[in-house]
Amino acid sequence: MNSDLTRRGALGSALALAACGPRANGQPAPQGPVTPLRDLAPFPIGTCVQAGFLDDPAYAALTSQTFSQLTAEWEMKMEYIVLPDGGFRFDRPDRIAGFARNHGMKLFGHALVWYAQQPDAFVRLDESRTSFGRAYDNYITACVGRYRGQASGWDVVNEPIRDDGSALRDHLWSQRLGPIDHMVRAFHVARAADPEAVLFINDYNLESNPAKLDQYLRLIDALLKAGAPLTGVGCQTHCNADLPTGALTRTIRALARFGLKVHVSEIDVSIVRAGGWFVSREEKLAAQARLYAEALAAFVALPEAQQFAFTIWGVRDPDSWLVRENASDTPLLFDGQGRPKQTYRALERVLRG
Ligand code: 9MR
Repeated sequence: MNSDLTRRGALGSALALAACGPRANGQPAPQGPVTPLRDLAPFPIGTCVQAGFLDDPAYAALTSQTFSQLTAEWEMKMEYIVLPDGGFRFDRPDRIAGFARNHGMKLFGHALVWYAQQPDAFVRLDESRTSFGRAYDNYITACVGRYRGQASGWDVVNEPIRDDGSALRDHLWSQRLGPIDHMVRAFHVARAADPEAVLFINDYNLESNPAKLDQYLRLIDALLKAGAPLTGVGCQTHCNADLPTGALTRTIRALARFGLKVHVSEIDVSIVRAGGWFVSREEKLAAQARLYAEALAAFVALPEAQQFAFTIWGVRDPDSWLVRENASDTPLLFDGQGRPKQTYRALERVLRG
């Protein structure tokens, strides 16, 4: 049997068994056999991983069987790669990249320039644009160059807009290299390091904060006018179950208007962060599944050439950053035992048309 058939067969039976199992998290048990999302979608279906999770055989099997693209949840960021003395380490990023390669999955690079990551090795550099800029370029070149030919894309600039949508964020990178210039520069350096990778800008709360979406669209426009080789637009899509219907569709459409690739890059739907108008937890879970379906349907409706990937921010509920913040949240597609939930079924239905 070829490995593809083995992979499909294994998940088919694992998920079919799971589908007959007991109710998980108070949700109705899904009916019938379950098909791996990666086998249903003509575009990459992604998830994020941590290198250590890959040591768990059940996790590794579920992840490689369900998804076709990996993003490192935090180990391809400066917080891991940049050492106190300014050196770089790539052991864990390489493990994630190796896992992706061995399982026929794409690799997505996340994230090069992020206000939330300002390593001491950069902070203490002297303020002259020349030496700071050289170190900045060197970091981007090292990361993008290392995975050249493997990473299909990179989040070059992550979360540039202030939470209230009023302006660009102010941080080490913008102060030293200029509010727009540091971004334009990062895109050029990334492009030189990999001529093929799709180069993204990426942000969150675009669907829930119209001012932030507007500011994001204006920034993309400004970057393109400044000649930045920006070729992809990311919509993180961390949302809550009480998001009104229609917001995701409008946002994904608005982001597509540049004709660039679109990445639903980090979707999860929080139950515990949702407001109180639901009468029951079941109702919240149903709304959560509808939002997943709406996001995927809006993505599927984009022109094929613009469909970069649809990425879910984690595999099983307990793996999620939201659950690390509040243990009772259930934001993802699989429960702690790896059983598909109604969120999974909702995506499966959209992909089946
Ligand atoms: O889920 C990620 C968490 O494990 C990390 O500790 C954190 C800092 O690296 O980043 C989280 O992922 C964030 C992503 O990189 C950017 N968008 C928001 C995500 C959730 O906070």
